[in-house]
Amino acid sequence: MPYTDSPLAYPETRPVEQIDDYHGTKVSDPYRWLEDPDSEETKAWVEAQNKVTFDYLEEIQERQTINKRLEELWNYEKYGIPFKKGNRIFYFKNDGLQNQSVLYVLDGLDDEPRVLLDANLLSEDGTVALSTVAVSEDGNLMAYGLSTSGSDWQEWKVLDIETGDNLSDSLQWIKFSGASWTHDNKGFFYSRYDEPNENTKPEDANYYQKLYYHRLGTPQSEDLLVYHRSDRKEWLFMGNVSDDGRYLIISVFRGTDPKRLVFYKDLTKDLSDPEAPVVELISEFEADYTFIDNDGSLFWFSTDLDAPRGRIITIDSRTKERKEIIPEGEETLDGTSILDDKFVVSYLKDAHSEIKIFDLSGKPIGEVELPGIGSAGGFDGNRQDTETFYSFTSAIVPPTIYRYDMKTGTSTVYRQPDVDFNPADYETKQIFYHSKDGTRVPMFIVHKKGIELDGQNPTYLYGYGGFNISLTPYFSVAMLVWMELGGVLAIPNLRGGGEYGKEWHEGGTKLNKQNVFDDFIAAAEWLIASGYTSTPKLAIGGASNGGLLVGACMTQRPDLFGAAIPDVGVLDMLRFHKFTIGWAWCSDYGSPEDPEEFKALYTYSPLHNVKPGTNYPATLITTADHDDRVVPAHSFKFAATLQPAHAGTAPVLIRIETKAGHGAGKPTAKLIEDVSDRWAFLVRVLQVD
Ligand code: X99
Repeated sequence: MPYTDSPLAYPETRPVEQIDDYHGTKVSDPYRWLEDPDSEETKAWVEAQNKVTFDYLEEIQERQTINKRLEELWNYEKYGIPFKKGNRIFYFKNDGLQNQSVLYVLDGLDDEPRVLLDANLLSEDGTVALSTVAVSEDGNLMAYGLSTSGSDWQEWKVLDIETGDNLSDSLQWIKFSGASWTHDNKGFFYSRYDEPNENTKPEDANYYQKLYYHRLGTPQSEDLLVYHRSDRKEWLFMGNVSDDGRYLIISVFRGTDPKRLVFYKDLTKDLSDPEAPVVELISEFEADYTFIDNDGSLFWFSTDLDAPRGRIITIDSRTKERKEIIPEGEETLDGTSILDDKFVVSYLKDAHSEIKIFDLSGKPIGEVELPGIGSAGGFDGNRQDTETFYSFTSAIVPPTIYRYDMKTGTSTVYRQPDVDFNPADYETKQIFYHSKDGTRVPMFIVHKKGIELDGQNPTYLYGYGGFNISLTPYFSVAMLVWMELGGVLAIPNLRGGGEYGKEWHEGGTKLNKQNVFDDFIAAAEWLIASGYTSTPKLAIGGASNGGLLVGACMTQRPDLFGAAIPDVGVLDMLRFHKFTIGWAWCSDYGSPEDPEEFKALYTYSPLHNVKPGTNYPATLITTADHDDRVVPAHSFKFAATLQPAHAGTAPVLIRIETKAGHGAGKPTAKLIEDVSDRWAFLVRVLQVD
């Protein structure tokens, strides 16, 4: 039955005369003023939109029961993967419903854990999150980054682990950075931006990152500038001290492109000693070179150079001589560590994990037997370690932590979550379908056992499709509740992702980006043709680059979907590069400033492909006021354009979360509210009974 409600009354958005010329094409942008998040007019618009949205959501009876069930299921102990430094062991744990996970420490192997840092105490509402930690080599000090309201900006502090007290150190204007300690435990490397001045706005583009060394006990203004390039505004730096403490490895990125440069600096000399210059080891952006470890001057890297699915090589840092150690395989290399003088290599086989072990000459010597088809991650540690931890998860296996013994090759369960559901009630499978151009695409499908393929199952089709990111199986309470409601979950591994290596990624970028949307549309058509669902029961969802996916597909095929939920999406493909780190995505999207790439972007940009008089699917656009990764202007302008263009009666709403950002560090209370609203919306518009 089609949606039969009467149309909603939406707030009107004032159009302005704003015409831009892109390579001779005139493009109007009538809601440009919504790009200013702080103007009174924008704030009033946000309030008016939220009122319409929440009035609608509050009317949905199932919202309360969904919320209650989410809370019940969410309320289980969640442990992070433990890590060691010095004689100490650290791990995160969330009791169940705590807004932020708590960091615990064990001072010795047999000691009782104690709370080291509880971010829940840093704000009433859980909106201050501990985003990064870096423990010194001796295990006595911890540098940590806090972020407020979901922002990418971090403020760093240093904790004395013995006493639990903060030292005087305080670092600002840090974004897109970790911290890596020198082995004398006297300070750490990190990356930062210049301090904003009265002319800069929070949404301005981030350029000219600089790599610094902070000496403990000194003010940030005295930090040593290790590397910067005033001629390369787009370079980002990641400084890492090698496990032996001898080198600083500097990875240089041009935005989100996997290709990188690698420089190093000898740390056995004084930091400002001219005898210890920054040396360029890889000086062309030709491939991904991920530093793994080193044996003196011999460096191990994983690389996709001449190996789209990845391989492992050595480069002698003195002679630059190279040698292949582990050749490219059938599967895609996804991560490497060296433990007990062996390589532990994670591969993706059709988007699920396989873990293989090789000796240092590259000879295969075994596999880590996993408990099923799913995702394994962790395996951290250094060359001498004979044990490590990893986590395993899938759609029906909550993340379980295993201890792995390198000597005996055995895994033992270390932490097993106890979630109030029976995995035996569910069925998961992986199917392969063919996309528009014949490409074979995998898709995971999960649902309660015993559903009928009568075309009537409410189905949530979720995708991402970009940035070399792989969607491997994972457990989600949100998805479990959807399945309890009788829903089917379908997650295809679209081109643009990293599932099959560099070619798969590049097959969904720039002038090939339409392939990603074609793959998603073909997934929807497959689900309908196979009897899982039908248009009125089919919802599409995705976040960030996945929000773009949803926006592009709903504007290209408004007839195909019953509902669309673009979350924190990139929706204006002509102006994305002008805000915060948006320019960095030109590696996937191309640039509106290039005439050919502009043409491709303009052809699919969701904002520019809304056609007045079209019957669009029921739509819930979601974003947050402090999202400085994908600024909310994308969602604001898309909603403002879609509402008056929409000819049907299905709701087109925008939900704007407050004191929240792109997603990282979001407090549990907000996550649960958010998911409750999504599922309530779908229950209503897809008429789930
Ligand atoms: C980013 O934009 C991450 C930004 N970022 C870098 C870093 O570009 O955090 C970078 C370079 C070097 C070190 C650290 C960083 N990302 C991450 C994309 C997707 C991602 C993103 O958030 F690649 F996974 N997007 C939002 C892409 C489109 C929408």
